[in-house]
Amino acid sequence: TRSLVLAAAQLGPIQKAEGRDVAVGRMVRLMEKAHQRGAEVVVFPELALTTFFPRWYEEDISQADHWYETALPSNETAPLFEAARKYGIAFHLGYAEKTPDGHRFNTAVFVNPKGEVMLKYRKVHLPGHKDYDPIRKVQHLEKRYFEVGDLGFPVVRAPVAGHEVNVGMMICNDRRWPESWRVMGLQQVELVMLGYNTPSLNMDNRGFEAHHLRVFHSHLTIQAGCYQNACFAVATAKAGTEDGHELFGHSIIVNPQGEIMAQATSWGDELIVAEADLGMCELGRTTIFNFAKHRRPEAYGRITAQ
Ligand code: CDT
Repeated sequence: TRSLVLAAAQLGPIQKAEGRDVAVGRMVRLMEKAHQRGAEVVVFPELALTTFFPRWYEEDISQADHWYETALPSNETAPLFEAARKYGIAFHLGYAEKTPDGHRFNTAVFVNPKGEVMLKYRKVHLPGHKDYDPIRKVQHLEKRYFEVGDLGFPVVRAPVAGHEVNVGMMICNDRRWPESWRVMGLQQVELVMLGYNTPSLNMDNRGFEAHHLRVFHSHLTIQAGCYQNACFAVATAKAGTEDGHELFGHSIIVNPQGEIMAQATSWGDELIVAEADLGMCELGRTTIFNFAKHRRPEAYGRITAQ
């Protein structure tokens, strides 16, 4: 069997005043725990190195530069790469990327134990708004701080823990869009890694989205995405209260039947682990979701029309 031990390394809150050293120290401890529990892949959240800074407005974007990484590894992130090497663990890391020519993306990388980047993804579905919104109590300025990702939804066949695995990534809001999943499903993705920072309160709910539906919607989309595309997912939250603003946590690992195999129960740093038999992806893809046999793209034209 092609078996892989997966871990979601949920992070508790990172306060605005806390530096990367604090986050990285906590992440290294989670890697240590992952090693003790036999994990071969560890998935950290979206924007894992800092607080969820798009809630804070900066008039002049250059004043926000300190939230972005210009190189990986850097002095501050090197301990993560060292831990991966020491324990033989591949990891997924979400971070804010500023490129040498000044482009800004909400990015994730999948790194092998040698420290080589096997896959990079830049977030496509950026929620929120670009300008300061005086009506909102909390800002969600992803459209200010990031450009729309320019890499599509790539899937690569990567060597992971002795197996060749089709891996792909999405970031946070992407999980709510069936297109993100299907574009990867069409590339026979077996493992989707995703990180998220999702506020417990939706500032735009207009009285129609009850508080208790927030976690339901997150799980609903991830479980449906896995089932409909016959893949596993590791979905890792940043959780808890950052400077008074609550993120709901509830990280999960899901199998191709859409079942939750493991779920975080705290709002802090927490490692959850599940063993994935990648052979399980075969059932869906050879029967009900055999795309070659049953998909009808000729009826789907509207999906890609502008
Ligand atoms: N980080 C992120 O994408 N969060 C969004 C919240 C959207 S509220 C403007 C999410 O979809 O979870």
